[in-house]
Amino acid sequence: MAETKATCPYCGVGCGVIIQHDGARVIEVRGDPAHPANFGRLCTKGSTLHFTARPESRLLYPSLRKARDLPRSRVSWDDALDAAAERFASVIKESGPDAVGFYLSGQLLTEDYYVFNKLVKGLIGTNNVDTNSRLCMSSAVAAYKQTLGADAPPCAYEDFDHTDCLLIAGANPAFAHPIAFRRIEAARAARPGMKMIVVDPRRTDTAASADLHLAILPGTDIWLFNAMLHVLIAEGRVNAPWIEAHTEGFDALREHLRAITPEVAAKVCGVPAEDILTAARWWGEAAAPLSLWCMGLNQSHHGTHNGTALIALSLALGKIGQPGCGPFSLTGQPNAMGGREVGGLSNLLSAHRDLANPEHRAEVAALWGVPSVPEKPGLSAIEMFEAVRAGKIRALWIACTNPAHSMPSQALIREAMEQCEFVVVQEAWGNTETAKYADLLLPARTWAEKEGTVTNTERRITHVNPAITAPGETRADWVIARDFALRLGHRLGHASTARLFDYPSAESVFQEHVESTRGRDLDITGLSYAVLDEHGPQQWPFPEGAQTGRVRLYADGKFASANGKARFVIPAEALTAESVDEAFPLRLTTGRLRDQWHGMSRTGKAARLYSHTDEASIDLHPVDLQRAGIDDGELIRVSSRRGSVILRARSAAEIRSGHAFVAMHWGRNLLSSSGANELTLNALDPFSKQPELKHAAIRIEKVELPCQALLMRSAVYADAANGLALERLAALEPWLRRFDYASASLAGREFPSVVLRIANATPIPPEWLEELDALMDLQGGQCLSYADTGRGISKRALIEEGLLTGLRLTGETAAAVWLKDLMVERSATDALRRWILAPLATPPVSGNSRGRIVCTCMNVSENEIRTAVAGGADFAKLQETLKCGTSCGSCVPEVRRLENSYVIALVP
Ligand SMILES: Nc1nc2c(c(=O)[nH]1)N[C@H]1C(S)=C(S)[C@@H](COP(=O)(O)OP(=O)(O)OC[C@H]3O[C@@H](n4cnc5c(=O)[nH]c(N)nc54)[C@H](O)[C@@H]3O)O[C@H]1N2
Ligand SMILES: Nc1nc2c(c(=O)[nH]1)N[C@H]1C(S)=C(S)[C@@H](COP(=O)(O)OP(=O)(O)OC[C@H]3O[C@@H](n4cnc5c(=O)[nH]c(N)nc54)[C@H](O)[C@@H]3O)O[C@H]1N2
Ligand code: SF4
Ligand SMILES: [Mo]
Repeated sequence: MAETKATCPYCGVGCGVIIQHDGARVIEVRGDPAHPANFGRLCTKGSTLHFTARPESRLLYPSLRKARDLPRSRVSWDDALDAAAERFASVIKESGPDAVGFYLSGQLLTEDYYVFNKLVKGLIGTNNVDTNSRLCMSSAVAAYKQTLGADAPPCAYEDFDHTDCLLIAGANPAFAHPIAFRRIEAARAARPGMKMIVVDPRRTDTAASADLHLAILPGTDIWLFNAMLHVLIAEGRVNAPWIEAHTEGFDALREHLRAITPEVAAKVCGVPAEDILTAARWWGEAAAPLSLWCMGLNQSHHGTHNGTALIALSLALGKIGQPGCGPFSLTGQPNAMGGREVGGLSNLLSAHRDLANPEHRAEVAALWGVPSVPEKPGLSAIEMFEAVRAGKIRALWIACTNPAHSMPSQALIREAMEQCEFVVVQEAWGNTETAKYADLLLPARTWAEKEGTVTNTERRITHVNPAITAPGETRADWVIARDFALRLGHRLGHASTARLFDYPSAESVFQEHVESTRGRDLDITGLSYAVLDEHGPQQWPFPEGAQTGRVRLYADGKFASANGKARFVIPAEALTAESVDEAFPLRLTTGRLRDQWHGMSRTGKAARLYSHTDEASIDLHPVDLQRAGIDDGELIRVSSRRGSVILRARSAAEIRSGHAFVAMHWGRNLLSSSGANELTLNALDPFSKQPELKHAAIRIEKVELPCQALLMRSAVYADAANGLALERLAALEPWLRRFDYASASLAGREFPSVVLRIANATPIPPEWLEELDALMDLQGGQCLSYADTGRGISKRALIEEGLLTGLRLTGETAAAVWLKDLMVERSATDALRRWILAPLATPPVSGNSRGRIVCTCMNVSENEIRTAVAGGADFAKLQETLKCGTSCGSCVPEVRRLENSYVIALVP
């Protein structure tokens, strides 16, 4: 077995991993003890990467639709890229370069981005290249630029160890940046005086572990930060000499804040004025105050000002660039930072240069050896899809992102994709929602198969290595971009294309990127693959001659603006773009679950990652459910002005009354609807163009879906179990939208089961059930079966080797919970056999349902933890007896929360 170093391809913490493999298959992963992001730790998602690196549903060869109404068929790479070049060239010749668009991803490697960016801006001559970072980091980018002069997060993870007051706003790192949160937990344990404040409308596991949780009303962060600054000024805690020497705009902001007292803000934010005062004092008194933020601030129609208002709290104290201090934006995707470095947004240029600046444009043109780069800003993500819908963009190239799931207002996105003349999708897996719209589908290499670099949240660059031979005809993303560029340049008559795209290796691309940073704030001219391999991952800047990268920025009070000063910005105190009213009285927010990643194309393949949450749901306060006459677990209709979906209602004490939460992960691959983004809206921040994915007004209604069914299937033998479950899961996808509600998932661990839940207003046609039985191998005489046609009930159970391995319940699903446990736990069926098809809600013999699994590594359920807590166990005892929270630690915040069961105050 060989070992190869890479990084985890999920979140922006950027943990180092060691891939254990045999050259063809990934066998195991473990944390890289030498990597400075994680020192060997991995969370639930990172530690299960080997379960997701599987062949099922992988794209292996290019396929092309020869005409609109024909299915795609397999083609060679030459034919695929020629067809693409032909179509793009003809659109460019007929309608100009702005009639094509490229929509990329913060999950590409820096080298991939670099080549795409040069292709679009340098060769085609349009700035219509944007990424999903527009949905993610672009407000933080704009906020850093407006205040500090450049898009450079000034802090580092080691600041967690030095801060006295950590203010986490609009982020849930316990779920979304788990290894960073492990470091925060360790810092708090080492320094018990350290304060942690969390600003989040929901009582997340992050919030539940804070010293102070400000459960503000959605969209009111600016009011809170302004009131905190008001207090700092009123109590004389601001650093006037430092402000005078290193900033501008403070006096105007002070004037602006005069009326924003904690009492005023308290009314708007819906939290007590005393709590705002406490937060301000803790922050003001701290020798080293540090803020962290993520999507709760960025995904807002005033996301930029959310950021600038938070950054102002650090600037007012002059607490930036020193250990434990500063405004630290968390990067979502693994290489969103790399994308920002190469200028991978439609308004940016390479190495933090600005499109609007003629000198910068000339520099980039000279570097690339092209006459000019276009001046006109390109379209941002949402604008691009609007232009596609309007027919202004005629050919669209999508790489490494799944907009038919992740963009707001899905109805609009579907319309755009359906009517676009030519859609290219460059993907690793073939079963994404977006892949269905591809006229040309190109198979990309992915994690464990490709080489390049990534930059994490703390500006640290890691060299990522390929471990295994890439499957089928897959190619690296930058190679696809290069080979397309060569063909397109030829057709557009650019004589120099071969020289511009003369990249023999990923390293040659990196070298050119390095050169583009010379003299810039992110100068990395001291770095190469060799340096990274020899000395390990490095933070930027790392100029030629440097021995190490810079841990923190702006220690000297010199900022990246033209006059070297930081700026205070007067924020617009807006609220949410859409307010609630009689028709849509509830406030929806959306976000992440602990164990799933975005559209689940990868995490959705590891059965154990469903054990924490196995079905999409809408979380509502118990009081709101009661008022609407809805039971916990009932299916309900959820509607906004954009669309309507059916979801399972979940009673959730962590949410305020009047509010709701839907996780962003479930889409049409696993659910009968597009989930959260059917409901969201595309209100944009004026500076960052980031859409307000976090807030929408909704209503809920009861629905009558009396015809319910449950199908489950697992395998007897381990070797085939995983592959079979994944194949069956993929086969169910086309079925999901036949029903009013349907949801597919996996369950179990070494022997995954596939699970399909169905609910319909009208009886499910018997011939459909037969087809589903056939899909699940549940036909034939070896099944136990029961039918009562008059009452619409039919049931089937398959018992193999004394284990329940197949189940279909139709019309009467009361026993679903314990039968699911029976299958997943692989318990012997001997004593239960005669009860399996009986209408029993609880198991006839001893044993409670295990319920959801809290500790994924050690397989410990919520019920087991609750029982132990009721018996007097504290956290240490739980760890000792049940072993929960003793491996990756991702469940520690939740186990602690279960230990101190809480009740959130009701706010009507
Ligand atoms: N498990 C997991 N981890 C991930 C990802 C994943 O898909 N799964 N994705 C990665 C990516 S790309 C990103 S961008 C990050 C996102 O990381 P986070 O931003 O931490 O995660 P979210 O759950 O999107 O949102 C954070 C919180 O914002 C809160 N919020 C909503 N509205 C407001 C508001 O008006 N004000 C405030 N203060 N808070 C509000 C929500 O209640 C939510 O708890 O996660 C990364 N890590
Ligand atoms: N409602 C709501 N919507 C949201 C958000 C939210 O909080 N709420 N968050 C937004 C944010 S912050 C983000 S970042 C986006 C994320 O949204 P997306 O970018 O759509 O998320 P992913 O599912 O990660 O898409 C990445 C795709 O790339 C594929 N892939 C994996 N590796 C490779 C590779 O090496 N090459 C190529 N070519 N493809 C590969 C994967 O299979 C996957 O389909 O979602 C946004 N949408
Ligand atoms: S925290 Fe988890 S998801 Fe994020 S990089 Fe580390 S292992 Fe991967
Ligand atoms: Mo993101």
